[in-house]
Amino acid sequence: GMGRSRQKQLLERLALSRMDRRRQEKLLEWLALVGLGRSRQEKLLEPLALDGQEQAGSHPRTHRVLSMDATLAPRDPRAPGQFGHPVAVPDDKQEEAKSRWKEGNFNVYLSDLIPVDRAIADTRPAGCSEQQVHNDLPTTSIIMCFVDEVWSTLLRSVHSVLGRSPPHLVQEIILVDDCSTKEHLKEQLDAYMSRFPKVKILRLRERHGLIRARLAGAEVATGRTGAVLGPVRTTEVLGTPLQHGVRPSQCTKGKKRSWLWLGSSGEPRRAVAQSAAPRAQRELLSRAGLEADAPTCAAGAVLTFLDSHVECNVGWLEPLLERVRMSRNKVACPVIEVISDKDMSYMTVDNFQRGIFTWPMNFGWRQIPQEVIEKNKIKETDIIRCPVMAGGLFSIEKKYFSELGMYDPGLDVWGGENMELSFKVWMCGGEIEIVPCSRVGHIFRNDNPYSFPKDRVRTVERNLARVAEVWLDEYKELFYGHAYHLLLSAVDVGDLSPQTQLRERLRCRNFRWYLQNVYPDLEAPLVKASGLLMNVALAGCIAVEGTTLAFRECDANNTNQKFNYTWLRLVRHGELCLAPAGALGAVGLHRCRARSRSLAWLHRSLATVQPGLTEHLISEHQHLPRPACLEVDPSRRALRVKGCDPRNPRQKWRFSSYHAD
Ligand code: UD2
Ligand code: MN
Repeated sequence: GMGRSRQKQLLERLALSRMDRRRQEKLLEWLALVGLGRSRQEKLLEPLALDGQEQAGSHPRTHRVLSMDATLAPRDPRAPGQFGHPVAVPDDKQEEAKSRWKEGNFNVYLSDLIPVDRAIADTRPAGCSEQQVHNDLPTTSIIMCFVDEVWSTLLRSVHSVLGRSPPHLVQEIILVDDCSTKEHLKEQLDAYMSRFPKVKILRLRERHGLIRARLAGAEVATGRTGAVLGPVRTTEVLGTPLQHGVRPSQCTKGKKRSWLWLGSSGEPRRAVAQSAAPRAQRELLSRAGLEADAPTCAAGAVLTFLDSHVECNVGWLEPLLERVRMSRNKVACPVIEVISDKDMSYMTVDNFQRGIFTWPMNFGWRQIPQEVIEKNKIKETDIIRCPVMAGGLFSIEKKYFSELGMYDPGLDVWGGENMELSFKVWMCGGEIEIVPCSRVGHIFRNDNPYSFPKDRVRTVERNLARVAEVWLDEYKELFYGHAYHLLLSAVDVGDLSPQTQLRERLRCRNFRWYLQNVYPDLEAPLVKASGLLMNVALAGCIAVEGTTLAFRECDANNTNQKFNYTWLRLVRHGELCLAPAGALGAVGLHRCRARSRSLAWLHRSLATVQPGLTEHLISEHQHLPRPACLEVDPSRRALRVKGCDPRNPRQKWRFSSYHAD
């Protein structure tokens, strides 16, 4: 515990920092709780006191990131796994360890062996501990969903939050039990957590899956709206002092927000009642080479989502909340580090990673190229804007999340929700960021350790198809082109109208904008090939003549010879598509339809020696006894389909240009 006079002394220091009373008290409670030594306590509070002295005036106050870490003096420094070191399974325990693996699809035996409150190395890049954050950060509810999580791992996740987060910023920790079946996750968990008043357990009576479980958690979150902001900051823009401030209450009326610009003493100067104001303001700042580092709209309570097998590192929370405070439509993600599934060691990851996706919407990481880093002098601590988030770990303002319609509740169990939220955020005016000074370890597993209520693959595919249908516009063809079986199997994606209405209501930008502005390095040609469709051996091209087809001399200027080969495998001329016309091998033009086996042509080589060359056009029209190839008929004027023959030059076709292979 702490002596009375000591408490008073600390309170005085805190008072200097003008942190509000409630927060001061919480901070002191924490210090008392974790029983840090005197010098350590002083070190922690130093940034606060400093701030109080140095930054008088009307500026919002800041302090250095608090390095809260209850594990600085671990109870048992020699315990296995301490400091995030790897642990080996003793020889005589190999069998046991092996048999317990499937409880969580990682080394559960070792997890049980290492302390639930182990210390880990502070892996933040140099400079993070000196960064300043505001005293009036919004508070956050932490939401952790789990289904049949391993006991020690779940506990370690919760302890890492409790031990490494400034207590005044954590409103509550909501554990959402997605209908686990393991006994220990019931009364035993209640009993264990009852000593932590901030930990609440929400039990779902049926299995909802991660996505709806998170929604349930968000529903019960009680976070207060942050402090009302006065005049927020004075920024020099092109030599003109620009005073701006906003009232949070006025940020919340849907899309049409009223902005109140305040004079330096806080009096309203000019009311701007349109949504364009924040963007204009941001643009003004960015033209001046500044980031809009003043809140463009005061952030209220925040939700922070975490998986149930994580370890939050030192100083992880404040940098996330700082971003949300700066702008309530920033979604802030920590760097996700790796807790080894085999030896439970805590491993750092390469810097400069962006969250990206490849077709058909597979999440991945991509390193910023070295020359880009050098040219732009990007530092390890710089914020990284990401096309998509990994999904599990992020902070988002509660009200903003709800304005965005949270997650599409039609998404089932697991998967694709990270894509949905990422597209929605970017296209509807927000940003997804990785904050390098915030680091959280996560156990990556090769397989889900729980069962899916329905087929796993189908569940994820259906989710992704929903996302594609709502957000991808014409680019959804790329998705289906890379997951072609989905197109023909006609997955029932369910009712999409609430989602498309939401997109309308929020007046979101289109996917083309997203590709151009957020993810320009994604290869996303709308068609696979285009131009003339040529038979090289016969030096002729396919031409549309009225409603029929003919084989003619090639003419690059003739629009009647222009075709597109689409991701949906259509050979398209405007609204008309090339297709076999019946059982006798004739070929004609038909009105195009997206999902159609009879209009589709597989364009590839039949020769096994040169598999890269696309040359045949193979139809699987249901009227044909077997797949057949497009060929020039012996008259050399007309076209037909005939049994495929890799050596027949009359069956070999090339478009003038290929945009993707
Ligand atoms: C990633 C994300 C994860 C989620 C997922 C689906 C990270 C580190 N992880 O896969 O958060 O976005 O992609 O797109 O970014 N859970 C339930 N009910 C279920 C299934 C899972 O509560 O029906 C819990 C589970 O216990 C875990 C969390 O949801 O705490 C995420 O599931 P995961 O760890 O299996 O997902 P992960 O990390 O493979
Ligand atoms: Mn996970």
